[in-house]
Amino acid sequence: MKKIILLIILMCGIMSFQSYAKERVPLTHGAHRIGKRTDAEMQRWREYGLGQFIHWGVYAIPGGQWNGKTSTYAAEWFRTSGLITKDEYDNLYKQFNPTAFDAKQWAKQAKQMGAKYVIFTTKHHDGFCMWPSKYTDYTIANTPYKKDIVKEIVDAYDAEGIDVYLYFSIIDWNHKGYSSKVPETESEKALYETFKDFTRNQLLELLANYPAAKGLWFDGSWDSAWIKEAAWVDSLGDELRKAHPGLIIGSRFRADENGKRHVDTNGDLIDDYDQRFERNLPNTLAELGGNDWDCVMTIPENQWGYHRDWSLTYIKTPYDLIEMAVKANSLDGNFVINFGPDGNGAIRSEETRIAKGIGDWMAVNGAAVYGTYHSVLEKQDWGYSTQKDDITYLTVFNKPMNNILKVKVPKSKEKDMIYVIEKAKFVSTKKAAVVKDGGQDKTGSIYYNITIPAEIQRLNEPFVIEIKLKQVNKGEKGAYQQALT
Ligand code: FHN
Repeated sequence: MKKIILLIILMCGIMSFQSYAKERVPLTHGAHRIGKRTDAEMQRWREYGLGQFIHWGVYAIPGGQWNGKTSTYAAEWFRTSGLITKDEYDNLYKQFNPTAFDAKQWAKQAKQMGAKYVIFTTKHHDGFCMWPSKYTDYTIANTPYKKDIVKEIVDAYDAEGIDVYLYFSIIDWNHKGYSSKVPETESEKALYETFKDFTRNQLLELLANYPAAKGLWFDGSWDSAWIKEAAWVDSLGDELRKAHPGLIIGSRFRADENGKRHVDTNGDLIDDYDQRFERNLPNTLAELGGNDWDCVMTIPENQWGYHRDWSLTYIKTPYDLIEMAVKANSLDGNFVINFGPDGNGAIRSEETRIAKGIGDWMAVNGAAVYGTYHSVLEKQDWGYSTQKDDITYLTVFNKPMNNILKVKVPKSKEKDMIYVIEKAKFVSTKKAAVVKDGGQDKTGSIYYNITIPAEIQRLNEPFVIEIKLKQVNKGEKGAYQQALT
């Protein structure tokens, strides 16, 4: 009898595996790995927690305004604003001479903010190269400034221990072979081949010039022409990885052969981490499919490059951004805050103030962000929880009016065992917290009440409590009597 049951189970297993295998579409250019990368470079990426993005190029000169008119659209797209002619825009580089630019100062500020990595725009959609590329004249070498800005950035940030990622736009409005649409005629096709060669050359050039860079951050890869080149782009990816072992590339680089981007036809993540979270955050782990991911965020609503007028939209506060950073890390992601320096190379005072606010908080409470991941606790109204090894960090954004923080601990998966809070302390004061039983609800979930002392309650900022959970036998805690209703 036992044998028959075993046989039935085995057959069911084989059948369900077959139907699973049947549903998967065979792909040559889909995901080349299922699940996360496990090497040291990617582990380092995973632990960054907080990063800085910098959008800087010739668009910083007009800063969203031209001849007394203001564009409300993203300043780095100013060439398409209709307020400037293409010719005027394409000649702006002749005045690019950012005398206030001080890469070391930028890197110091990023370090103070707590950034562990920076993503720098080597070339945005306008095609202007911030490094002296030998494949075009439209570069920093032909400006009055002349010096290699990418090198200055890489050296300065590297010296501060901040890892550098090179942003590279596939869209290039300056290259004559660039096309958003799939080329049709023979001459269009030939021209597009020159663009592909150019793009490949520039990418290999960047990796050769800046070996300290840890990865390429691709953008502008949504054009149908680029999507159609799935096979070629895939082989270019191999070439880049070979040229630069350990290279990290996100999901914006290439599509699969069916034109699926970010995740392939089978739903598997393409390349090393999910790059879909731009100016928005996921809400649950379930949405993330177990993948690594980053979220890149602007300080105003949608300005990446320098815009002179920041009165146009809400400007996020340091605590808005800290909350997003903690939330991202509680869902296993990295959070990256964008800066848009002006045409002279100065970081605007508002950004400096915000960076300082974030940095001051991170200096005290960064343990809740760096190297952390989602915790065993479920999401609770007071804020977000993160975890590193056996320490859980509770970052409180909504202070309870009664000074008592109610924390729901998870249910143990082991029979007759429950979770208790063994130790708790406030990260900013390093003082132990008073923890009392907070009862149990009808589902059997157990709560603890943590008293918030006056010195923490009066702080005008989020605070972190570090707790250690322990599993004990139910009997050790004492019985909780449910009301009879
Ligand atoms: O069009 C760009 C935009 O200007 C900016 O660079 C952002 C940054 O992620 N990426 C593109 C929009 O997705």
